[in-house]
Amino acid sequence: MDRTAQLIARAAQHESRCRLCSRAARVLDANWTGSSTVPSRRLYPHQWSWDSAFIAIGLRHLWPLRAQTELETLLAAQWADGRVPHIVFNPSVPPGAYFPGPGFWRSATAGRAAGAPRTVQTSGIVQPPVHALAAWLVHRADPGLSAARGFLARVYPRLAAWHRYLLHRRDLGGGGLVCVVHPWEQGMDNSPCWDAPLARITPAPARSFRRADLDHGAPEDRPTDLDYGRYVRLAADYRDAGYADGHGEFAVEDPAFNALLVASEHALALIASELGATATARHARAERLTAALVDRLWSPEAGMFLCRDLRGGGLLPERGVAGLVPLLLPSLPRELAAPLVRTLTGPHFGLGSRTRLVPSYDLLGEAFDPHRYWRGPAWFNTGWLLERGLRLHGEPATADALRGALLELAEATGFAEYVDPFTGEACGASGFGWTAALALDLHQELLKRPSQGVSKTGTGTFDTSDEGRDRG
Ligand code: 2M8
Repeated sequence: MDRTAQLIARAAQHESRCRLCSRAARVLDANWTGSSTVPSRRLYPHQWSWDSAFIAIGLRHLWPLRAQTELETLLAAQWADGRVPHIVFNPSVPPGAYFPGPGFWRSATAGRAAGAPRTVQTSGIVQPPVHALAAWLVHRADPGLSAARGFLARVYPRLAAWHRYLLHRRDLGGGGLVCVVHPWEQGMDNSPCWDAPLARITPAPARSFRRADLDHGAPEDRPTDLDYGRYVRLAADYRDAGYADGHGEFAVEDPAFNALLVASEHALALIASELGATATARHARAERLTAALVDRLWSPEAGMFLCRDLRGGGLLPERGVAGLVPLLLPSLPRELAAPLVRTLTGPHFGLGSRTRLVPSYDLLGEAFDPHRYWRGPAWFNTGWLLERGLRLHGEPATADALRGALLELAEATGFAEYVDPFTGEACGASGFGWTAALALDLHQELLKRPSQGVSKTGTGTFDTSDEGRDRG
């Protein structure tokens, strides 16, 4: 290519990237309610916990104040026992718009003993703890604004109480890992990893509830009615026990949930240091959690992490994308990072050969379905986490290709909720919050570091050393 052609190509690339930024910004603005961001106006019209964390990571580049507010709104709904609820309900949304809504969870009454807030209605389960990581990244995007508002000082005690809840109330296996008590808690609702533990649950009768998701989503892209019956039964039992932990029939240690807790524990250590407190104990706890993760969930035969079913006893054989997510941990031993990368790029996930984005489930698994929600389609949040993991563990070329595919498909699909991992065809909602936010974040990263590894210092997971200087 001669010099002129090079300049034209570069200008065209620049223009298309600017277009991506403004389109992503439009989605985020349309989903903004004034105090938080909905994942999707129609399908998910309230505030979701881990969506908000990912969304704040994107918002910080355009609206640092909005990003701080997003996290503060979520944390304002925290329960006195420390749990951060998975949904914070917007009272102006009609009751039937989402199921299960506030009338099902009845947080203010059923959750009274666990310390549910009185002023806002929430669900009673949780979602992965991405929040401290998000808070640190949001702070780094505009440290001046953060300091002026006392952002870190405000969120730190709440984030610390959140981690305490998980570590003290949710170590149901006694082995040092946190466990989830409902598939919605882990966030990959109908992953085949849950099929065996869910099979033990008697579904709630179909006539006892009405699904609102099918008003907006194609039935073949969504969980089945049988899945829903079991989700409802588990949630109702938890509610009827006053949201007390330790008694339910579903209890699973999940690698992604725990890896995100480790990453957030490292971020909390950085927040503590920034506030002048000591961080040694937090780093030590993160290292202990990493050791427990390896000890309890690593499978040398599978070449990846698996879920541990505490009620059925033992590791579940299904290979879900959650088992690759610990790649984002800087302290993951090299002898585990290398096989994880091989699994990601090998026949089970096919990254770089059969797929350009990471499927949510094993391509060779019997339950694989390229369109049905978390049973095969590729999602942008897991892609974002693995892009960082690949960079961190010395795989910049694979990371660059994944980043390119995430950016291209996010825009081409109108920021779809998830996509067919082979064709990139859009599935689920469009104008989806975390797809827009994380595309924006990847785009900013691309402008700063066209192709480079991520240092192992800084946040311990994400190098944010120069954020805030070059916000775009
Ligand atoms: C999906 O989960 C909700 C229940 O929490 C649902 O299906 O109604 C999942 O994809 C979850 O990970 C996500 O946080 C939520 C909102 O985007 O939707």
